[in-house]
Amino acid sequence: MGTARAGSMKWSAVAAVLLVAAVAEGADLAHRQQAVNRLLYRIHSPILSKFPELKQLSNSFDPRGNAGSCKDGGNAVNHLMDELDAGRLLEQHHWFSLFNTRQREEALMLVDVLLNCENFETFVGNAAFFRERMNEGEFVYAIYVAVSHSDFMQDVVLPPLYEVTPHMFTNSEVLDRAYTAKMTQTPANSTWTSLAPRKNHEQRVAYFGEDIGMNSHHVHWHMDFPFWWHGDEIDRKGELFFWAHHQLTVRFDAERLSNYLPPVDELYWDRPIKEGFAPHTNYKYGGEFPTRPDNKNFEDVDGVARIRDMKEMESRIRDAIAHGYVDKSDGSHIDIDNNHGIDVLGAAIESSTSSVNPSYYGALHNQAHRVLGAQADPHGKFNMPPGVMEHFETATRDPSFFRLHKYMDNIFKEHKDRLPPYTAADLKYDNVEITGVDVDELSTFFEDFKFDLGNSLDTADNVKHVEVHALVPRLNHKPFGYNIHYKADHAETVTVRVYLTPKYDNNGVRLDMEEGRWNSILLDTFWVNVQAGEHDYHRDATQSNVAIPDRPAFQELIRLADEAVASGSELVLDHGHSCGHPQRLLLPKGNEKGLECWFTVFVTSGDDAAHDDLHSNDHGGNHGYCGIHGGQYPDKRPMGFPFDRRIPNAAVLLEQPNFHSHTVRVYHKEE
Ligand SMILES: [Cu+2]
Repeated sequence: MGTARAGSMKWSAVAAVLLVAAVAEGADLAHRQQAVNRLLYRIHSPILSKFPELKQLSNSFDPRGNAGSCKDGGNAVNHLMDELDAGRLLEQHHWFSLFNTRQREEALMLVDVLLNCENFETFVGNAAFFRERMNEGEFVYAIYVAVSHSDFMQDVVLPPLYEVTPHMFTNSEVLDRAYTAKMTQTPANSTWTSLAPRKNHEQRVAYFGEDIGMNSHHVHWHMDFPFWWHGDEIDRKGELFFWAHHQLTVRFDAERLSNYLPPVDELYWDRPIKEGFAPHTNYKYGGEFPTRPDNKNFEDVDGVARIRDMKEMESRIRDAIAHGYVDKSDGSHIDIDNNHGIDVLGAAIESSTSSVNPSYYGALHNQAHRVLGAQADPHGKFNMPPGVMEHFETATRDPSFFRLHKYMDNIFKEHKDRLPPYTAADLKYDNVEITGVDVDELSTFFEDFKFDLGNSLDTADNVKHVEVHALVPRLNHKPFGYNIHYKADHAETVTVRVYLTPKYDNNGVRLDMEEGRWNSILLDTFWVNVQAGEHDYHRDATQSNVAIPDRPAFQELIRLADEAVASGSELVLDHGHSCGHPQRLLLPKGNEKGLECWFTVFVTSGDDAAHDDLHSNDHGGNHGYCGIHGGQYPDKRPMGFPFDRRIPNAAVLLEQPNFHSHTVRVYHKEE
């Protein structure tokens, strides 16, 4: 890959999953990949004349005239054209936020157009046409969502968002230096050091909230599972909302632990927001992201929500939990004191279009993001653009993101804690006894990562290209794997879940299983065929179903697609379904003494699998946080099983031969 990763050659070899096979037939993917690359290239400038066909298409394509190639007979495209012709669409060179109702509606009009295209030609024609006429932020969002969900674009690899819209992933100092480089025509690597000063203890964990890979995971997750989704029902979407954010929350607490910080406290509507936040970041268009001072008291946000509305939503949800049922809008009840309850609650709290009663339960999560994002200018007195909390790309940088999610995570826990603990019968699996687990050394380090800032700069046909990159330190870990020794009675497919759970709190007090279980980090979940007798099974961290390698760099995707098109060869992009934490963030940062954790392997019957071929078929990629595109979530058990419910008596788990837990240490080495 073209991107340098100091000190991790082996890792980038693993990440370099792109292959170009010189097969003369079917250059289809190459053309589709090339079109997507070009549509997103230099997104803030008109299509460059070095792409003459695309430029021509943007002028000549007639969206209404091609309505016959739309599955909906052209409804979506005519609707969007009416808005365009009437001059109602958001201008170009303006900020875009998905949480802004009108802006979201416009972006979704384009999503609707693209997802209704019957073929690729209509897709790219419409995309080229609207690229030159719609707001850039709306356009990028629509392309990413449409490619993620379109049936004929599943094999296209979306370029890393941090290289398509770098403003949303870096800070103004880095971009200022990039401009200098362009103006002086001097190639540059702009080093990005976090700007939070050492006086601010949150600085110690800023590397996690600012991590571009983690932020990409967060944005992509919300594109795979949009809260506004009206298409076919997505299996366990509400539970996935809980689970993906729960894991972000516990991961952040683990980072704090190894940096000698207490866990995040939750957010309280009637107490000051303890940590302020200074983003040091500019929109490409629209000025600076607003800054919030420490200890800001919540204020109502004009046109969004009053604080008492927020409290009301919370108390209605807590009521539902206490009652054990939610109220539907027709007055009937849905019981939630069961495995399915978390799915209902997740949808209601977010809220998504799957919420059973949005007018009653509101949209606690989405509104809270907006309310927090607007605290610097709640009445619009200073015409400030949206805050970092109002974009999935930037939200986790603000410490209040984790306070908000801790607050919601505690609501989910309140529900889970009402459910009866698992019994021995729920946990038991007689066929397999785990006789031991050997884990390689677990060790983390920081490395420099380089990414391209070219897309952030204005350009035109007659301006010379200059290479400008950002250089950013990021967390990684040494490659590791583990060996599971087992004794099986008979051959069978089994379900394996692997967790890492911090053993002590930040005061060095040892946590018992009940105190620690909620902080468990899922390292992997997979299916494998065990053989009768005594055997070993080796699993490598890179195989994890919750983590993905780096996306190929934008320049690399461009090069591969262009070469394949030029030579007429087949383009094979084996990036898999790109949803999950970055592989390099699988382990929390360790420390010099070694962060002590429980390493747990839990094997249960293959009957937990929702599909019977999971041991041999990954169904298009990683499913831990993302499920299977268009299918059932692979693990039938609740997400987080068996640590999702109370464990009043740890012996119930420890006595199971199919459960194994031992202490490991995660070290951190400064290079
Ligand atoms: Cu989120």
